[in-house]
Amino acid sequence: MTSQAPLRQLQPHIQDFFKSEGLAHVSLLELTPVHHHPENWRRHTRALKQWLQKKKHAQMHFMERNTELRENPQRLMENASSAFLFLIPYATGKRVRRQATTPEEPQGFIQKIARYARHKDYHKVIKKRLNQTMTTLAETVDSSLEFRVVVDSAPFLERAHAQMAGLGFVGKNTMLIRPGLGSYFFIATVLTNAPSDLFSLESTKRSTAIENLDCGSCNLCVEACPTDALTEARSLDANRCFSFWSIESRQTAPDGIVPTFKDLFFGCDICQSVCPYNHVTSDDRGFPEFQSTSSSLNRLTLLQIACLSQQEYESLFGGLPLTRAKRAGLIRNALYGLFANEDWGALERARAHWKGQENCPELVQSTLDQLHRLQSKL
Ligand code: B12
Ligand code: SF4
Ligand code: SF4
Repeated sequence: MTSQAPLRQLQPHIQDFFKSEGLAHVSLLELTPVHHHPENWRRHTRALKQWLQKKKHAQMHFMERNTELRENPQRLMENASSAFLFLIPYATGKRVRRQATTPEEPQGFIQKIARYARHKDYHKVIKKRLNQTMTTLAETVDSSLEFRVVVDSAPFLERAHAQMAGLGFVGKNTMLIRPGLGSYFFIATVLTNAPSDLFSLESTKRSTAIENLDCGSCNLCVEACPTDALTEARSLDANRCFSFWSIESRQTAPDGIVPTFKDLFFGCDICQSVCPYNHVTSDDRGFPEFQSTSSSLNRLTLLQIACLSQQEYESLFGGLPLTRAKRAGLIRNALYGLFANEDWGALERARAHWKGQENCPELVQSTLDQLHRLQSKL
């Protein structure tokens, strides 16, 4: 084996190997998209530029940075010639459809949390598993293999690459959709020095057909979005997206977003749950870490979270994706939830809890002030 073609001897078996590691949906992409998929790649980079120009990234300033790296993914790893793209399911249409009626499916507070966030933090789980898988390959098959795992952890356009790798198409809700699998999956990437022709021609042909699909006349997600965030096809305005306001924002939400906290607490799956592609999916359950949900989440109440101490925050939410909003963000979301549900008694108790507390986070105070103003208008 030469260092120019790592993994070559595994060629006929590589997909089977990944499958045995719980990675059934994989493709390999040559990492020179500008040269090999010029028009397709240009569409993605153009879409990103326009999105930033129109300030649709809201306060996500990290999206403004490193645009050069985003447009030149090879710079993320020296010697990177290709990328393995993986789709890792965290829910299936079948499970989602059964959810309302099947006793073993959790009911209660967890329904207000986006499906991806009901499990252990996917960044950590996937990084660990992919690092193990690739290390196994390097140790047992080919020591010349070099790799870097990326899971929402580098300036990298994950959907664009997964689409170009033939794993799915970008829907009007901007999700990457794979017919038969839907869109409830994470995208993970392994940048590598492996040759890009390791996969069979047959699977490449099938992939090209998928990559060129589109939504046709369907418009269900655009119509269902509670906050009109899908203003243009395949473009999401984060300034209006509940997911942004409940996860990423470190500020109070605009008044118009507050009512949406009635049924949602963290993240939003509405533009996915209405999508027909999520109603007829295979029963692929991905990694075991994404099969069971954290049972402590189900026992939570909005009032409990609205008064959350640092210690409770760590014990209840540690290791879960919900920590992305930080403690103050979760308290903010819970206060909005109490307001939107007109639970005035609980809101008063939360207000009394924070009154005069020296360590009341600034965001919590400004949320209470905003809700006081909104309440006085009722
Ligand atoms: C910033 C971000 C957000 C922001 C903004 C989302 C957005 N649509 O841009 C917010 C906080 C709102 C968000 C929410 C969610 N996110 Co998010 N997010 C990201 C992140 C970090 C960057 C996305 C990005 O680059 N946006 C910039 C825009 C311009 O790019 P884009 O949305 O991917 O759009 C592409 C298409 O529109 C396409 N395009 C546009 N026009 C055209 C035309 C043609 C012809 C073609 C072919 C393509 C095309 O080009 C764009 C660039 O490639 C990625 C991880 C990553 N590093 O990529 C995760 C990621 C996109 N999120 C993910 C998830 C799971 C979610 C949520 C479902 C979580 C939740 N339940 O609340 C929601 C879904 C909301 C939605 N409908 O997108 C997954 C999506 C998996 C999938 N199946 O697609 C990702 C990939 C993370 C991961 N590793 O799995 N997210
Ligand atoms: S995640 Fe929710 S708020 Fe955001 S675009 Fe989808 S439906 Fe709209
Ligand atoms: S709901 Fe319809 S328009 Fe929206 S992504 Fe799914 S197929 Fe496309």
